[in-house]
Amino acid sequence: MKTVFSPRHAGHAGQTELVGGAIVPGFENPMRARHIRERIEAVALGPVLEPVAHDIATAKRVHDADYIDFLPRAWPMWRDAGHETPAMPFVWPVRGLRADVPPKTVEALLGYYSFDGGATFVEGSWEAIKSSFDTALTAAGLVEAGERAAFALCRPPGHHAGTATMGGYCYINNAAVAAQWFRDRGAGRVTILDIDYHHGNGTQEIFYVRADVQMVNLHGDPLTEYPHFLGHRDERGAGPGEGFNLNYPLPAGTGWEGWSAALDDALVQVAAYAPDILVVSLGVDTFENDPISAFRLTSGDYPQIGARIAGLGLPTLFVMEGGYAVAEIGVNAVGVLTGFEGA
Ligand code: SP5
Ligand code: ZN
Repeated sequence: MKTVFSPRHAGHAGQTELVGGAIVPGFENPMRARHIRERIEAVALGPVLEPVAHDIATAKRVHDADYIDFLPRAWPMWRDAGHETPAMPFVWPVRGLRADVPPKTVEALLGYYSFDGGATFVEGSWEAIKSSFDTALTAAGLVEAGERAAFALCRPPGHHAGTATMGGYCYINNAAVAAQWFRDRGAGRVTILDIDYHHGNGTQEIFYVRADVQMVNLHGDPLTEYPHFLGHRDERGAGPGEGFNLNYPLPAGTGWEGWSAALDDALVQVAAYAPDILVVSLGVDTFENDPISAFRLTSGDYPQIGARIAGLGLPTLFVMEGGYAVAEIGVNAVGVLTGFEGA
């Protein structure tokens, strides 16, 4: 399997996040991509290609144009406002406030365009965000050109990013951009299967009223797990999209038995939809030792996940999302890919 990877992810470093009332080093760091890249070489998964630059207008097929236009401006505005720390919002237009009037200061704009404080900017963030977008589209192009599967080693991840909001380490929704790109290139139906520990709230929001992109999510129950405010079982799509959004919220502590049973049910639903292309939002924060998650999958489980996904027999684009057990992230993420190839 071919991988697309950009060294430009590395400038997105030194972010911070708010955990339990303290500002701490971000869990989402450059070592994640480095370990995955090294594991790809160690197991000789296949060639690693650099992405081809794509027109950012393609991101505006699934995100609001003003939101995308803000992303490259966030860090320069923050720096010009005199700040030296990572750019982080602190106020949001939630219930009772107005979200229809864009504010003028960078501090307020960060809140206007986010749903949490988990997507911070440093000097190199935009270059990494753009390279992650390019990575997804370049890998999508490999599948479009006839590869059975390809791996977009995206960093930063994307599935929490909604139509006009960043959050949860995500800025541009790489999987959603790729799914839309496949549609625009003639695919009739596309499924996004999201197996990250966290619900793909951004992807769900983007495709919620659409029948041409099926969204299937396995994740920690939002009653106790981030992102908390989306991902319940009764969210099944709306209007023409009714029935094309499927959520499998699972309790903290879920291990292989419960998780794989949900996967098998999800795969039956995907097969029934009969998409032309499958996009997998691949997070491995379902791992038992993940520092911010609470499922109990083991490293030996990941190849079986890949094998079961391969059983669908669909052209498949894997897009990297979360996973924060850095020492094991390479074995786990690449385990899914080798399992897919070996099936
Ligand atoms: C792409 C992705 O996986 N984003 C995840 C973002 C999670 N952000 C906040 C998680 C808060 C979990 N708090 C548990 C802390 C345990 N020390
Ligand atoms: Zn996650």
